[in-house]
Amino acid sequence: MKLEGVELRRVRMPLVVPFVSAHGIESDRDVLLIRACTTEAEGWGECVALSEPTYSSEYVAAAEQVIRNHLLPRVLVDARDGHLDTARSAAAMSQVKGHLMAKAAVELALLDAELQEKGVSLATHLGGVREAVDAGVSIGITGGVANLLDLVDGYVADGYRRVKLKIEPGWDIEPVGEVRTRVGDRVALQVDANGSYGLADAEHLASLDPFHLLCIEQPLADDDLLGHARLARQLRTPICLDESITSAHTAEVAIALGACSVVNIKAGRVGGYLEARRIHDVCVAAGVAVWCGGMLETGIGRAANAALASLPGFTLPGDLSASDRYYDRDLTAPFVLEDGRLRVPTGPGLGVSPLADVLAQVTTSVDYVRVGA
Ligand code: NPG
Repeated sequence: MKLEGVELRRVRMPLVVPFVSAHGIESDRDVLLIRACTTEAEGWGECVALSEPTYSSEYVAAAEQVIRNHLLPRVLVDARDGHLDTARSAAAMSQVKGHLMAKAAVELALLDAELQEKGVSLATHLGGVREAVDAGVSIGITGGVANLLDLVDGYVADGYRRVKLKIEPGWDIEPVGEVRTRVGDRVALQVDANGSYGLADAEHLASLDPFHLLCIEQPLADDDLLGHARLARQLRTPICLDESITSAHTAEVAIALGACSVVNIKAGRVGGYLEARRIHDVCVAAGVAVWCGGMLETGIGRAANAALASLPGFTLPGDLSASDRYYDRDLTAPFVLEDGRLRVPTGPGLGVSPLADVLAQVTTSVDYVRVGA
């Protein structure tokens, strides 16, 4: 199977409710899709970069440029004389520093095409062991407790197995306490600070301890592993790292330092699903629980995340919600909750592909790069 060319396509997907975090507001997702066209198959990847560089230094317009100008030339030269080999293309892309979300999107498109040809599902390829994965829901900063409680009631009624609340200074102890009182022990709760606190807030954050949270995610800045290790000694709530973990190596370092006892694995944040699996393996070996993070993906990215979350070490529910929590019409056939779980696709590769009419409706630009061009 030879790679013939790669399409870069931007789509604009309106969110059913704007998503507010310490990183700003997302009202629609401006998503970059990658389509790898081979002699036998068509593979899809989704880039999780946001429209602004507020979650990490990456943003969607820059990701498109780095893919077009720096990653594809390396992948396409590599593809000229041989069969499509995703692991080799990933190695070729590693000459480029950083841009992990851009690399992950290209890798996923190539992997989808390669696995379709082999007739193997992504879940099987990664080592998945579950047919369905526990679904959690992440709720942005609502700015009002009544509104937050209404949202929580709705999601609990839908059957979500865990609720994650975004917090930031000024929006933390009170809303979290109100939600815990409302749901009792019917549902698992956790919080995500997206790096908005400092070590000086340790005592304040310890006021979350009585709420029996599964974890507090990324309380301190991305590069503050030492601070997280110190904070961990002052809290009973387990610390989970997200933004700080960018590779299997950083996961090993964070664990060795005692900076976290839980890890959020997001393939986009770490450069792809192959590195995500390596992080899973490091965490399992160290006895650290992992769960699958999300970046408001369409059905393309969600299918890949469900496959990843089917690995044995994913013992906590992920930020993996049904399509209707994000979009009125998803790009693919919708993911639906079944008893609080999402089914892991079983078809070859991702096992899903975009619906032609939805794709045509939401596309804002398309570019195609041919091998040898
Ligand atoms: O369900 O996909 C989802 C959203 C999960 O909260 C979520 N993602 O920091 O983990 C995060 C985060 C995020 C998404 C942050 C978008 C900012 C914007």
